[in-house]
Amino acid sequence: MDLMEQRKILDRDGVLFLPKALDAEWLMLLEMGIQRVLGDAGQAKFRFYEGEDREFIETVRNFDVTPEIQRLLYDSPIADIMADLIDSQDIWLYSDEMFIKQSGHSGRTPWHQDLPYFPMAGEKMASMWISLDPLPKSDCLELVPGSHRQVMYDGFDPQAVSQDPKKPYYGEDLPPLPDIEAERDKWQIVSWDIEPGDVIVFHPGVLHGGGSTSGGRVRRAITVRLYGDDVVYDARPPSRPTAPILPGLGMKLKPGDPLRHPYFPRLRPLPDHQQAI
Ligand SMILES: O=C(O)CCC(=O)C(=O)O
Repeated sequence: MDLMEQRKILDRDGVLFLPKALDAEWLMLLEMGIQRVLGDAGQAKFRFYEGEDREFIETVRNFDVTPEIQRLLYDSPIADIMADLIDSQDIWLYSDEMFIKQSGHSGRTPWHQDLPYFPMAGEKMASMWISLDPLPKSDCLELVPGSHRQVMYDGFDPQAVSQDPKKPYYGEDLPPLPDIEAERDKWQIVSWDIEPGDVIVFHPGVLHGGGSTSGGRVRRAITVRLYGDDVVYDARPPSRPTAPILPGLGMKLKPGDPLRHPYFPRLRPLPDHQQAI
């Protein structure tokens, strides 16, 4: 499929599957980065379904503390692929997030959109979901194509997922999430059998959820969240922090300002301090 066709699909569906996008050497770097994060007592780990058999780990902004993830994002083709797909020569990192499901029977990541948690607006934004492990479709990331062009729902409350995976995060102006899991047949859901190196590119406004694991399978994934030159700061309800927490951002930027801040390193063009000299 050529670039124009890929752009058309990403724009229309908010979802694009790219088989064999990353070489094994980049995945080795990712594996080392995940190992460093898991062994790093200083890196905060959120435990979904804490204390239950289905518990799994989520960690955010690993780039800040993990040289392997920095090298992956500065040096691999990830940012170049995004630059082509979202048609922006400048690419910034918003955040990255690991989803580490190692128990062999880890639970689902509840259905949600990412945009309610992110203080941004614009067209040129996309995330790349990368699994280190081969996965059957059932354990893959699942997405609802086209949902980025429809309603922006409230998020789910990560603290409450064991009791209610739809409990609203803000509980203010945004409509509550629909119960997609209870009515799967009413939604168009896509997912893929994954081989290491395959990636899923998706718009942060797309409804998505992460498959549980079964059969003793390990599922270690990272999502890198990137954006381009038309993206601006857009406030979110102040009652809850954004993800990641970005203290002071709302004091520096007002809605509509270009999303430029030391929190968000530029990946492309490669900054001078990252050039080989
Ligand atoms: O991999 C998963 O289980 C969930 C991924 C996800 O929700 C995300 O990348 O935003």
